[in-house]
Amino acid sequence: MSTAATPPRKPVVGVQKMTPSEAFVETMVAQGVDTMFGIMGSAFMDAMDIFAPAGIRLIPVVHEQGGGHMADGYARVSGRHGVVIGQNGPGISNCVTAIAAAYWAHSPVVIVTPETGTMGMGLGGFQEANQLPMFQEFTKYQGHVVNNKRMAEFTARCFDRAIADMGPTQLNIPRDYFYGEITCEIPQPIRIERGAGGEHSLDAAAELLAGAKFPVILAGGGVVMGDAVQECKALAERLGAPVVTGYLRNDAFPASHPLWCGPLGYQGSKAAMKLIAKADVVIALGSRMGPFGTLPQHGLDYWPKDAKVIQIEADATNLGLVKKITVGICGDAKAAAKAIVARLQGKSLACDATKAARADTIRTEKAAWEQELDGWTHEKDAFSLDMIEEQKKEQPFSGGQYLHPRQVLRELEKAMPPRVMVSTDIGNINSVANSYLRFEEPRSFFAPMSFGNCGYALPTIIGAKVAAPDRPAIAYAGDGAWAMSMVEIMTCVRHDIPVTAVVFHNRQWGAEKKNQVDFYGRRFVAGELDNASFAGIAKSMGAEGIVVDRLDDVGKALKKAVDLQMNDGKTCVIEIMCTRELGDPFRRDALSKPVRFLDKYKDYV
Ligand SMILES: Cc1ncc(C[n+]2csc(CCOP(=O)(O)OP(=O)(O)O)c2C)c(N)n1
Ligand SMILES: [Mg+2]
Repeated sequence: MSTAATPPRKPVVGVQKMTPSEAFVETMVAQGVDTMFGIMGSAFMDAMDIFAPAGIRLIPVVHEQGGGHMADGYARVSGRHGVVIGQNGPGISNCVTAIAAAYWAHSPVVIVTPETGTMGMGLGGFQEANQLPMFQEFTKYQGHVVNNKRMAEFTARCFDRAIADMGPTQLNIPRDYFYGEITCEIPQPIRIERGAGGEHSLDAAAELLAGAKFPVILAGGGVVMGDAVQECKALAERLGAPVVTGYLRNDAFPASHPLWCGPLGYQGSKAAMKLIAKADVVIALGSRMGPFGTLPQHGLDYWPKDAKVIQIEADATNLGLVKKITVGICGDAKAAAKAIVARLQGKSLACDATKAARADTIRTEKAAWEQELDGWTHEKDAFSLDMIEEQKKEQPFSGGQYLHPRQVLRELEKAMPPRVMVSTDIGNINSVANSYLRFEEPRSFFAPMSFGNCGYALPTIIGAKVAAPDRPAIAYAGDGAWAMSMVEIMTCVRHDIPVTAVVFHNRQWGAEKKNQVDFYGRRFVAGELDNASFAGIAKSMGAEGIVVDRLDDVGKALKKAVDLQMNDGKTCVIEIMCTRELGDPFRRDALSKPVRFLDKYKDYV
């Protein structure tokens, strides 16, 4: 079933006669590519024909968007390139959403986009599309092969730039340019060594920290991608500073560490929010402090507006972009944290005297939040209470009862296996999950970040599993988002990529319905979902399926599914029957009560 090939993994050396297809494939070999995702097509068949002898496995997917997300998941776990390819025109336009999500996750994804041949461009031929504008906004670099003799050069540049610029790049190849006879040399990959940042800015950061009374570290994606957890820990321990993580960056600091406080942002940790609110100095380590990730939550406007901010960012364009900063360091999170710790060595700091008291405050805030979560078994707003009452009278098709999402999430949290990788989708229950997802190691948590597209979780975890087959892989999705993406279960079954998926079956596009509850007088339009059983659909795709309608069974089901994944190589979909209750909305910041001027709509306020 699998198409993995035994590789001779060395590219040809020196100037040689070859075809552009050979130059393309050999350059990928030089860049270390052994896995690609996509759907085959005539546009690149000449190159595809030699993927296997080159040691490259092309994993065929069901839909190219899935292939794009898989490339993203693969890149996010491995730190290596994720590569997606498809047929010119529709195969490529199908990838736009996935590349946009990869862009906001800073993933080194390369999308290879074969295009209409040069002799047909502009004539409206078959599957013709202008493919560069489609990805313009979501790529760090777009290489267009302007001449078949330059195939290796553009291919190499796309792969180099994806790593250097930390984001997707596009390699656009007119399909006739795969053919011909060229003479070229396969370029060696160019990898840059990142440094800590400028001496002056590092000195200024150390000086600011020496005088700080309540420093707080905000650990972002740079800590995950820059392999900087140990250095972040050393800095936090030197300062006795609480470490809060960025929005959906729950894996940037180990949850078992006494200084870990959980994530900021939508449905994040109240302990993290209350502690950062006290900060006089914030160290944003590898974080762009994105606007959505720092919005008020749980009624707390927690961002410390008067605090001095030290921002450490590998991408200089993010320095001071969203939040006002005092010191900006363009540097690598790992090297910069190390350089700052070195500067603090042997110094006495203003915060040294209060280390024990601050540790106490951190402990107290964390304990209070855990206690609140333990007691927060269901949502308590009027709509949720109505739904809970209504559903006491109903039974799910499986015969048990509808479960409170928060209780389900707590049970799942308790049953998580070591070294787990989790992807979450966009939806109400998935967002509430943010409070319950904790990790011990980086490169463990994958969410669509600020692009926020439904349909992300399953394909992304498939890509992650391909990159790390020895780690348990779990996707969370709401029933709406799940239906967008569930066909990729066929990819898992066809190609022996076992994963576990948890589907929260609440029969609605809940996250958006919540806005109709809060702002549109419960006038529900297009929000209800009448579904067949997702466990049944999974079984008919050749996977295992479990329906859960008792709280006691949640943890057991997860353990069983993970056992199936790790020991029997089987994919399993756990369908959890949930009430229709809904947590806080996504965009309280962006919605307001409706205003109508026309008489015929006067009741719609
Ligand atoms: C591709 C895409 N389409 C639409 C949306 C808007 N949207 C955000 S959340 C949501 C509802 C998700 O419903 P579901 O997956 O069932 O999860 P629930 O909110 O019910 O937990 C929708 C439609 C989106 N984010 N992405
Ligand atoms: Mg739903």
